[in-house]
Amino acid sequence: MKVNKLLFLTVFFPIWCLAETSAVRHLPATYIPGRTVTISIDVVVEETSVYGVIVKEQIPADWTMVETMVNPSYSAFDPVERIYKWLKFSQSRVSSFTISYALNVPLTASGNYQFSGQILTNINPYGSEISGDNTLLVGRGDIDGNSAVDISDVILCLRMAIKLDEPDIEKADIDNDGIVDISDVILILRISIGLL
Ligand SMILES: [Ca+2]
Ligand SMILES: [Ca+2]
Repeated sequence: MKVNKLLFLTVFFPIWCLAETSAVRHLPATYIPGRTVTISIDVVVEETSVYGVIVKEQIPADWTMVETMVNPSYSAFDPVERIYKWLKFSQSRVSSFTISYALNVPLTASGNYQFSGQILTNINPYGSEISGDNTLLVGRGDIDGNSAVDISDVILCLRMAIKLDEPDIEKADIDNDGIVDISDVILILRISIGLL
């Protein structure tokens, strides 16, 4: 009997505690101003008595939703709070699903952006935080820091590659091999003309 209780407490009780609906966000590693980023949120429904799920996600100021690909029952945007809400409900039980959405990044975007959101269910109406990725870093290639990757950056990278300027590894080493050379110039050129 004691062994059974111990087994319950050490094995089944933690599993029961963990068995709640959760959401995990996936962000791309970086963004480029003026482009779109695609973000997904995996909603894992563990309980059998979940018939309503609300996912709330705060969108950075001036970023706009260009598309959201999901089959929720309903979605809405609160422009004051800048919160996008997806609602999924079912008469029997909601099963796990993935929300995917794309945001247009304004040309004025700079620095890193934090994402935050909550998931609420009929069992957990106060909600819990969406876990997973929450920081979106500014993309490499914007060497002069004007929030766009354009021909000026290509020229600056070229100057570094031919050793006219000191290499700026953090901004100009696009392929991440520790040096700034002609490969990075070509990559920045491709980004600047929209091929990457
Ligand atoms: Ca630039
Ligand atoms: Ca490189």
